[in-house]
Amino acid sequence: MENWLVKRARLTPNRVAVSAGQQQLTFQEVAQAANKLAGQIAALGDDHPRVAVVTTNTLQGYLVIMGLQQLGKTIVFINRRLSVSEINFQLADAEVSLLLTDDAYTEKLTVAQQVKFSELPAGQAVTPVATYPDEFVTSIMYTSGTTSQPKGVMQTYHNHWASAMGSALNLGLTHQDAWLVAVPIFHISGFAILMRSLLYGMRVALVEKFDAHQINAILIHDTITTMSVVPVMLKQLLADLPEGAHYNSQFRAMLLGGGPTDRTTLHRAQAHHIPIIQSYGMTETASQVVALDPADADEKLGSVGKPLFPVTLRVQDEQGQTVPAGTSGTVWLQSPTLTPGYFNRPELLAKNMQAGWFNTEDYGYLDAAGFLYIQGRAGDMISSGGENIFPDEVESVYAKMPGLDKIVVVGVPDDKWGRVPVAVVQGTALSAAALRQFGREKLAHYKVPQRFYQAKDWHLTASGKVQRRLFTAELNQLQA
Ligand code: S0N
Ligand code: MG
Ligand code: MG
Repeated sequence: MENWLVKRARLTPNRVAVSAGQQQLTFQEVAQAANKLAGQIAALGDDHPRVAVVTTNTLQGYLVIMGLQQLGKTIVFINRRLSVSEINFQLADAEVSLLLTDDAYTEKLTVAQQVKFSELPAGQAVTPVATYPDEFVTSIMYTSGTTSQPKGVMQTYHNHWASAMGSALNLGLTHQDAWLVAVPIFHISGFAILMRSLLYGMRVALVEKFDAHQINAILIHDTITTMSVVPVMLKQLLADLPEGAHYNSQFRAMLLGGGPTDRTTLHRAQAHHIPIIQSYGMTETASQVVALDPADADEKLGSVGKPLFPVTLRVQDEQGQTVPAGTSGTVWLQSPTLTPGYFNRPELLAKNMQAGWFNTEDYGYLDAAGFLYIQGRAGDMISSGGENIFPDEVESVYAKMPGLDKIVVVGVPDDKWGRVPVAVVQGTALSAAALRQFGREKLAHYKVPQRFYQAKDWHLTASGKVQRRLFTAELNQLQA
């Protein structure tokens, strides 16, 4: 396909592409600004096929991303909450030699040349790439999944195209649409909106910092039609919204991902006429692949909905047999949005593929009407405020702590974040403070266990393997 930004700037040059606070740019202006930045980035050398980016949702960050696509670079998106060692790992793993960061980012990384947006050199005009080839990997985002070391999920232009089409066929599309982006653009939840914007000719409204009061003001006064949220964001928005307050009359969809909602929250949203669209998706599927119609929200509470048009679902038992409706098993899917694989690790996707079907490793069931219910996430994943935490990864970092013999990490319910990690430990003279300190130096803060318990029973199987599910049951009881 032709370069999406060039094409879009020709189709609807004067439509607003992006707004951020008081600033806004049309598609034509974005194309111009992205080209200028592309020239500046090119001045840093042409031996950087992949360029990493650390940015919050700023206009400048957005333009750098557009600029990198004009140059035909693969963008490696870095979660800015990660620790320095976690980011260095990702830069090395992605074989990245250039890292661009927003000006607010002050950490020094050792692996790649590091340049702040404001320090980009002057550049010459460049010719934007003519095409966005279907199979070209435009973005890489890291996730740990069921391997203790993070792996780079590759997303092609075709993945983003298919994802944008599936989403539009579900939510509908009008010329008035404007999508508020408070979810980070370094996650697929946020970046996918930027890709949809080019394809739909739709404005994105960037919000740099999640502040419920400020965002409610935007949703009331600006003509935003759609917003993506994770549960903690939705709860904070509703808590801040005065009784009887309504969003602008064009508002039509609150796309909720990264965890389920509860009936109280749902009813609060309904009282404000905010349609909640519960969804299910992952970095590997370039955003949501299953979504729940707001009309079904009450009756099917707890379900993430039905597969989007391009997506097919199947639930299998351990023998690989499709199970009947109502029976739990592993969720498999087919989707044109599915990643072509993990960077430099083809064996990892192959392991989860069978005859064109992808094993999500998530656990759940389909009801008789075809609604999907998720009952457990792959690798006992803990979703804390929409950030995914994999116990294996946290445990393997702590395995290197002197004096700590054993650690098991599990998720427990939390009023604010949904779930948070806690740990059961065994070792000599380890204070909770020392354990916390160790984790905060090596891991993103949200991954650090909030509490450390001394083990009473290690719940080992006959072969000596720890049974995390039994710990989870025990610790969830402790919480109650
Ligand atoms: C909820 C957010 C905004 C909270 O961050 P906030 O308030 O800005 O935090 P800070 O002020 O920076 O820090 C305050 C302290 O809080 C800690 N902290 C921050 N975030 C978390 C967290 N998630 N869990 C636990 N603690 C957290 C900080 O560490 C700090 O403490 P100290 O000082 O000790 O360091 C923020 O967390 C956020 O933006 N969350 C959303 C992330 C997200 O978008 N996740 C989705 C990922 N999934 C996918 O992309 C696939 C699904 C998908 O595509 C999708 C998902 C949602 C919606 C739509 C879709 C879609 O399909 O399109
Ligand atoms: Mg905050
Ligand atoms: Mg932090």
